[in-house]
Amino acid sequence: MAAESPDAPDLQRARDWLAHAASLAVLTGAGISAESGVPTFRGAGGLWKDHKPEDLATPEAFARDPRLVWEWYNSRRERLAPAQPNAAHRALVKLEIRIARFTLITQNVDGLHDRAGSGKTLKLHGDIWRLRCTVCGANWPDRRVPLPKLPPHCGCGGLARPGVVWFGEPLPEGMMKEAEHAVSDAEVLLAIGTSALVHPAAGLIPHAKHAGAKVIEINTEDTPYSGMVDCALRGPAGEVLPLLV
Ligand code: BV8
Ligand code: ZN
Repeated sequence: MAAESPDAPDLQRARDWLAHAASLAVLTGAGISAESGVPTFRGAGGLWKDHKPEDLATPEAFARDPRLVWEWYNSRRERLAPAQPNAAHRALVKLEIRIARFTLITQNVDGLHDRAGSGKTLKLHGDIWRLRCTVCGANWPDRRVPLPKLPPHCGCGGLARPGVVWFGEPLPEGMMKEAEHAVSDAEVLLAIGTSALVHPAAGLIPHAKHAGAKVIEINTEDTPYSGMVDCALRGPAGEVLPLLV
């Protein structure tokens, strides 16, 4: 059973590593947005009208029923619209100001790091607030909730899709290379609120370890990599991360 809160010596070790790190990489997952009221992918309540996210977040599901997939994204956007960044998102902005070589890598598509004021963010799985045309490839921001018409279309008349990466789709060109470079260069990797099940993103954790970084995991539960990290802090990111900054 995961502890409710991390013990003091672990917190102190993590605090010291962060205080002396000249370069820091951060990998975040849905868990960092949980305290902003955003349901995680695999946690309780992860279902939507008895559909599993993994079944809807695929090109096949979109080809089969673009309207159903768009109803899911539209309802997620509606739920996200009032969501505010939490203390964990804000603590990362403080670290970015303090540590010269800082790279934020996220699997989240919710845009809460942007709203917290984080600078350049590697959005490995895209952005729910952007649309992409399936015909002409145009890619644009659209924050309207709800969208006036489902499924939305591009100015060229083509069917628009959410600007996210679905299962079975490659990550944005060159982004994993950039993330791996940042992780190899980092003295510390902070892995926050990710179940570390989705690849290639999750592979950044062993990648950091093999490159010699200290790896700190902040999660309410164990993950497949909990055994290899240097410090596993058990507790909600919104409470634990501010204790380190
Ligand atoms: C690709 C965007 C190849 C869409 C998402 C078998 C083995 C290994 C890999 C595979 C396999 N079969 C298939 C694959 C590949 C597949 C994959 O990894 N599948 C998994 C499920 C096995 N990966 C892909 O398909 C990727 N593409 O491989 O392409 C390729 C290459 C070239 C050419 C063609 C193809 C693409 C993956 C991207 C999928 N898109 N999202 C959308 O969001 O709608 S993934 C989705 O899962 C989200 O992005 C989410 O962020 C991500 C990962 O989940 P987490 O963020 O970790 O969230 P989760 O709910 O799982 O966990 C939350 C965690 O937080 C938990 O640990 C919980 O304990 C913790 N927590 C909860 N509350 C808190 C907390 N922690 C702290 N504080 C709290 N308060
Ligand atoms: Zn178009």
